[in-house]
Amino acid sequence: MSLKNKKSGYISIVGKTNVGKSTLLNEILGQKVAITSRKPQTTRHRLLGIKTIADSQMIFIDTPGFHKGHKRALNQYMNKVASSAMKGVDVLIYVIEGLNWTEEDQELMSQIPEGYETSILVINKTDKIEQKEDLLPFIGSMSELNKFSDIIPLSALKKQNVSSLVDSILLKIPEGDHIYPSDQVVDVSERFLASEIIREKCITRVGDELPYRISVAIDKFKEEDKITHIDATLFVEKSSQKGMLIGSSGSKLKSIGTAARLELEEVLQTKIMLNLWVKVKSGWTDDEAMLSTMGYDLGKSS
Ligand SMILES: Nc1nc2c(ncn2[C@@H]2O[C@H](COP(=O)(O)OP(=O)(O)OP(=O)(O)O)[C@@H](O)[C@H]2O)c(=O)[nH]1
Ligand SMILES: [Mg+2]
Repeated sequence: MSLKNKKSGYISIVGKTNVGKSTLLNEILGQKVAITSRKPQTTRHRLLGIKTIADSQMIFIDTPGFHKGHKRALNQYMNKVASSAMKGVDVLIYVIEGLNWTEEDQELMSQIPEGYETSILVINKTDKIEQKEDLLPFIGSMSELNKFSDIIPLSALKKQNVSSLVDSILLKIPEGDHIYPSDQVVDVSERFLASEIIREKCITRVGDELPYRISVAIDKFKEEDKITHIDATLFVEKSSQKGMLIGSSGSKLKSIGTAARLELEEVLQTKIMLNLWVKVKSGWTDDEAMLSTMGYDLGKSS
């Protein structure tokens, strides 16, 4: 196939936190690459997911959800990662949840010039919309904003209408050579994948406040013939949080470890020996220097 016929493009998935961006990415790719949870602010880093269909390569960028009202350095970092992903891409997918278009969405979309040809509004979680008859008038009012070339209602979780979104993206990506091999689905290291899977198992097993205070560092990732040894430290901000993460007689940490090990064995297709430690790093979410040593690169996100 000549270069002329090939197409490739970057597609950013942005929107407020918890609207289902990562769930949508996983559904498009047909496999879980991004962690998701019912709790807000799950995604912290930009993540590339790749889908190649015949001569077209789509490179998706999953981003942290925008959120207001949090002044910590970690939150600022996450908003900055999301903002930077709105620029310089071929297609922008802006995701909202149901028929909820808020002032914050309005503000975020004002970062995009009017009549921008390649932005698509995704109305996700249509399975949760009770008044289905409100959908058409809502789509009408959204098209009057003149911000989106396409408006696509879908349900990422229930796998409804996601193919319409993919069809619409395929029409919009420009000609260009492919950047990744056609069978590559994700562009992250196995270390990163491991830290994210461990963090997801923590998030889903702790109370509502704790997810924002947990960070995972991989201390050792050693591949041997039949087994991979992974040592990881879970950082929290206070010793009371450490107790919550460990649980009585270590039960919580044990269940986090088991769930993470099982998923890692499936994803990495090898036996895993996983050791977890919990450490207190006071104030890490609001300390730029600590964030940067923990892998949150504030410089790179701008
Ligand atoms: N009912 C329903 N729930 C959904 C749908 N898509 C996502 N969800 C749920 O919404 C919650 C948030 O999903 P995520 O994919 O983590 O959302 P996100 O936008 O990536 O969130 P952040 O990374 O925090 O910005 C999870 O509990 C998902 O299962 C959908 O189509 N229908
Ligand atoms: Mg996410």
